Amino acid sequence: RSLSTTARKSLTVGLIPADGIGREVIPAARDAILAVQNELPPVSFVDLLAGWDTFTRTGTALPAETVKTLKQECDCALFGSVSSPSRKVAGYSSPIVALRKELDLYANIRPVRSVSADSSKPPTTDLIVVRENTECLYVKDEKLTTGEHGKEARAIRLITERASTRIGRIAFELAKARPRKLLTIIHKSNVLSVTDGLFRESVRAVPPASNGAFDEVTIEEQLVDSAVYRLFREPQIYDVMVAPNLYGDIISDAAAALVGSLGVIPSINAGDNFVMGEPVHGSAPDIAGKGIANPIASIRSAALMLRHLGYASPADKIDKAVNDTLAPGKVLTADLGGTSSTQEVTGHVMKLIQA
Ligand code: GGG
Repeated sequence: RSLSTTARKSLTVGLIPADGIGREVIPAARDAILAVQNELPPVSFVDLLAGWDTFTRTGTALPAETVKTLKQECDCALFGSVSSPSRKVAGYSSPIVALRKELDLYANIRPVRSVSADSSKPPTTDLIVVRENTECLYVKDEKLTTGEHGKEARAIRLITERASTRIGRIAFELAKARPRKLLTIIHKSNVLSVTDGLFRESVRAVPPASNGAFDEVTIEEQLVDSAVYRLFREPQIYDVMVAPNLYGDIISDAAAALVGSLGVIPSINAGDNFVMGEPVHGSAPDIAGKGIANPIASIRSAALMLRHLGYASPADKIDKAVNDTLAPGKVLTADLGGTSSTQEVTGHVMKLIQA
């Protein structure tokens, strides 16, 4: 599934590093795109602001100018990572959650694949988490009241047929394009029979409404708690997993543990007219500024974004260079047990792309 390349005479990429290590890894993603630019229409980049740091300096976490530029000038974007505070701060709202809504990037696609030192062996983990990106508890409709026994906090969880159907369709399309053609619907409808029940039913209703387009796809379903258990015990049973927003967020971070580090897991936020690459990891304040963050998730996010835009060959080149960097295990950042810096890993990947 990809946006069409046909009418594109140029490629303008918005760069939103945001906070923490986002500022160290988004330049690596930019370098990767530049390294394959001979296979792309003329590429340009626009630097854009968002994040907690932007909020502390300007009073807004997502400046209107950033959204306007993305909508009017950019074909796609790369977002780094954001450090939202865990407490409520007046006037602050997560810019990544807002961007996904503003641009209607309703599908968060997160492939998790292990790289084996022996390339003749199949990966032990090779799955895609497809996370609904616009609703569930992330509508952030929370309320604090005082009841008979003290404070009471409530949050609305929104699940709609429309959003569940469209994420279901994306998940079926991805599953259909893979060798195993297996889709697992993740839910907890034994407890949340109304909300998760609607999600499950809406995803299941996609094939009957698609004139046989997804007949080859096997559908399974799994309660979210047992899905996490089985993910750790037997990750090979999964192919494509589709989940409401919160479960998808948690499952994809958990799945990252199976392949060594969150630092290698890419994602795209995709809508019908725009795509934004984003490493799954957060802003990692503990290592920010030290030059040791893993750039692989961002580099892979650039490749995933290019692939979604229809540029499969440059995306393949970037992915191959990443895999050829990871497999020998010699040039790795500390999260993967190595001693290399962000720049050394980036430089190594670039060298392999250009080899
Ligand atoms: N790149 C993923 C990322 O930034 N993760 C942290 C995150 O999403 N936090 C939510 C927020 O800070 O608003």
